[in-house]
Amino acid sequence: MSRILLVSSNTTIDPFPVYPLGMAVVASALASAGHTVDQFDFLMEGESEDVFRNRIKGFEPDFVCMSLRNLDNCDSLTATAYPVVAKRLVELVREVWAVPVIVGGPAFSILPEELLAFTGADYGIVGEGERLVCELIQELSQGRTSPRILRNQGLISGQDMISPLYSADMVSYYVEQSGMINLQSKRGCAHGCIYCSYPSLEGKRYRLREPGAVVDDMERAKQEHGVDTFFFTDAVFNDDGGHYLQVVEEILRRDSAFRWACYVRPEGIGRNEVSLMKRAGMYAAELGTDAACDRTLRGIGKGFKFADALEVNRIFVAERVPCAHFVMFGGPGETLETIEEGLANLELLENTVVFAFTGLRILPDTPLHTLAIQEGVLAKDAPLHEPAFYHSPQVDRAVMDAMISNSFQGRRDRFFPPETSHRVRTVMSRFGYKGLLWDSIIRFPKIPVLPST
Ligand code: B12
Ligand code: SF4
Repeated sequence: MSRILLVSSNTTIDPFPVYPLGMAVVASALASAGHTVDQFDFLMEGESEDVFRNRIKGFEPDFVCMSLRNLDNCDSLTATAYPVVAKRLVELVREVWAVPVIVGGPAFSILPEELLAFTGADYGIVGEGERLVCELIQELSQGRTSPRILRNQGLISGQDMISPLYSADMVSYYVEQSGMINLQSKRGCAHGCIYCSYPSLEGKRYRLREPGAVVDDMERAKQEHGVDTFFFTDAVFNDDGGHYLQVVEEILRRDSAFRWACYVRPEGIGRNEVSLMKRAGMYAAELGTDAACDRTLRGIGKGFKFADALEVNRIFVAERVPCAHFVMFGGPGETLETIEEGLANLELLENTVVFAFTGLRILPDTPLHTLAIQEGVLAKDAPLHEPAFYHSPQVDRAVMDAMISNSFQGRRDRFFPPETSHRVRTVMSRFGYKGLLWDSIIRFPKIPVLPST
C-alpha cells in the first residue's frame, strides 16, 4: 500500500473559498483501497511554498495527487488564469521529492492535454477520479507502465458513489471562511445548454445517490465536525425525476436541523416543492436563469422561457427563501434590441439579486465552441486554456456594458460588472458576514406576493 499526498491547488476566494470536495472524494477512494492518505490545501496553508515543501518532506509520499478545479473566473472583464498555481506546485514537488504527480479535477478534465503539458505533471485522469486513481496507483506501484492520460470507460453508478473524506482542519477552515461545506446528491445533467461543460464532466444522465446515504453524510459531518450548513454541488438540484424531493423528504424524516443551498433550474418547480425544501432547511438557491429574454434563452439552448424564471422567482419570494439569478449578456443571438428587452425583464424580478456577466466562456467540446468557430468569433485552432469568450458579433461590447451598468445603477441588488460583487463581499466579510452573502441583501415585502398559479 502507498502513501499518497493529495493536494488542492485551488486558491480562488471569489465568490468565497470552496471546500475541495473533489479531492475529499478521491482521498476517500484511496483510503478505502487501503492507502495512507494526507490532504493538503494550499489555500488553507496561506499559499505558503515552505509549508508545502515541509509537508511533502514530512509525509514522504509515494505519489502526489493534485486537484485542479478552476481554469479561470469566467469573467470576460477581469479574466484570470489559475492553472499557473498548479504548475508552480508541481515544480515544488519536483524540487524536494522525486515521485509521480497525478492530476485531475474539473479544470484538468476540460483541457487534459494542454494542462498535463502546462503543469508538467506525470499523469492525468479525465473526469471522475475515484476508480481510475486507484487503478493507476496499483499499476505504477507494481512497476507497470500506464498511458499518461486516462479516461473512464464507463461512469460509476449512483450507488457506488462514495462519501467524501472531510478533513477536520479543512472543515474548520471553510466553515470559518465561508460558513459551509459541500456535498453531492447526484451527478450529471440531462439538459444541453450550448456553452456548458457539466454534461461532459459528469455525464448526460443523472446518476442518483441513495437519499439515505446523502443524509448520512450530512449527519456524519455534523457529528464529527459540528457543521450543519451545506451547499449541494449538483449541477441541477431539482431534477425532473424528483430525486431531490426524496433527499428533502429524507432530511425531514430524520428531523435533522440542517441549512443548505443549491442550484435550481428555474422550471418545473412549484410552490409545494419550494415549501418542502424550505422546511428541510433550504435557506437560499442560485437560479441558473442564464439569459434575460426568450430569444437569448433560445440562443443558448436553455429550454425554458423568461416567464418561467419570473414565476419561480415569485414562488421563492412567496416562500421567503432568498434566490439569486445569474445571467449572461452577449451570447448567441444577442442584439441591442434583446439587451433592452432583457434589462426590462430583469426589472420584473423583485426581491432577488441579479448577477450579470458579459460574454460566454468558450469551453472545448461544446456546441458554443463550434458556433464560435463557424461565426468567426474564434480561430479554429485557438488555445482555450487562456480565457476565451464568445461575444455576439451583432453587439458593440462597450455599448452593451454601458447599457447594463446604467440599468443597474443605484441598485444594491444588481451586480455588474462582476467585480462589483467582489468588492461588496470584501466589505461584508470585514464586518464578519460569511456564506453566500447575497442572501443577506434581500428584503422581502411585508405581505407575501402570491405566485400567479
Ligand atoms: C458547485 C459548483 C460551484 C459552487 C460551489 C459551492 C460550494 N460550496 O461548493 C459555486 C457557485 C460557489 C462555484 C463557484 C465557482 N466556480 Co464552480 N462549479 C461547481 C460545480 C457545479 C460542481 C463542483 C463540485 O463540487 N463537484 C463535485 C466534486 C465531487 O466533483 P469534482 O470536483 O469534479 O471532482 C471529481 C473529479 O473532477 C475528479 N477529481 C477531482 N480532483 C481530483 C484530483 C485527482 C488527482 C484526480 C485523479 C481526480 C480528481 O474526481 C472527483 C470525484 O469524481 C462545477 C461544475 C461541475 N459539474 O463539475 C463548477 C466549476 C467547477 N466551477 C467553475 C468555476 C469557473 C467557478 C468560479 C471561478 C466561477 C466564478 N467566477 O464565480 C467560482 C470559483 C469558486 C472557488 N472558490 O473556487 C468551473 C471550473 C472550470 C472553469 N471553467 O474554469 C466549473 C467546472 C463549471 C464550468 N464553468 O465549467 N462553483
Ligand atoms: S447550464 Fe445547467 S441545466 Fe444547462 S446543461 Fe449546464 S448544468 Fe445542465
